[in-house]
Amino acid sequence: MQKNTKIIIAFLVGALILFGVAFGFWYSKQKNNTENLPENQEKIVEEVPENKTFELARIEKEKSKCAENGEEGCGDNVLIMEAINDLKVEACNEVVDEKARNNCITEIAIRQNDEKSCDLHKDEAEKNTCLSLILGNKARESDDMAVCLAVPGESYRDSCFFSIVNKKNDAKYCDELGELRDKCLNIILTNKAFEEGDTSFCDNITDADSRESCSAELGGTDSDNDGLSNSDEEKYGTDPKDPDSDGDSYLDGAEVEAGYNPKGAGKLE
Ligand SMILES: [Ca+2]
Ligand SMILES: [Ca+2]
Ligand SMILES: [Ca+2]
Repeated sequence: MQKNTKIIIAFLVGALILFGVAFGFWYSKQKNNTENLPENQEKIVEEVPENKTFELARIEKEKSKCAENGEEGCGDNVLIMEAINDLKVEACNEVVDEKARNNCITEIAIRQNDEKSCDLHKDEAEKNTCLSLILGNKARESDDMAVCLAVPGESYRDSCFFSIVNKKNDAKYCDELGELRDKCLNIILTNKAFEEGDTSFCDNITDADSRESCSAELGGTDSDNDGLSNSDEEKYGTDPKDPDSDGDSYLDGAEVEAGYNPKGAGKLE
């Protein structure tokens, strides 16, 4: 045999031995890992196979607890749990307690994200709340102000408009809205007014009620926390965004209260 061939064979044998040792080491480690598993490991996996079955087990537990103790409203609890688990809104009808029944219907309608389920409500106000919640969510999901129009409750409808416009906060977005353009612009003006602490933005709001509430609310606010409300800042000609309008280290509000001019030297006239 040639010298080179011997070296190659020696090398290959060496590599084979090294590989064998490494594999043996790895195998024993794997084995140990399995042996070191806690005894109940397999059981835990068996007990919580998936949420649905886990929930059913919870319902069964509640049922037997109910049968034992017979507490008031206990049957309702089981009915609601089952209705929610099966997403069967009609099953809520069996719930005895009126409030619990209403909650059951609205909860399932929300989970289904389906306003038709709200029709099961016998109480008009409950139905409207249910519709408002679902349509509001749908409008926010689709960023579509037109969906807000179908929201029955006025305050829900307004907050629906607000949340969509606030997200955009861009007057250009309003321009594409057709009949909702003014409503959109009014919200943007209100935001701007509060951002700047400046009631003159409120003055441009086209809807009279919104205009008044913007001015009143903002006027009563002290945007720069200097002890002077925004409407008083307007009265004294001070800056509603600067707590010390004349820069003499005394706050606008403190100066007015002590009878000093918040806009310069000397006393207030
Ligand atoms: Ca102020
Ligand atoms: Ca000020
Ligand atoms: Ca000052």
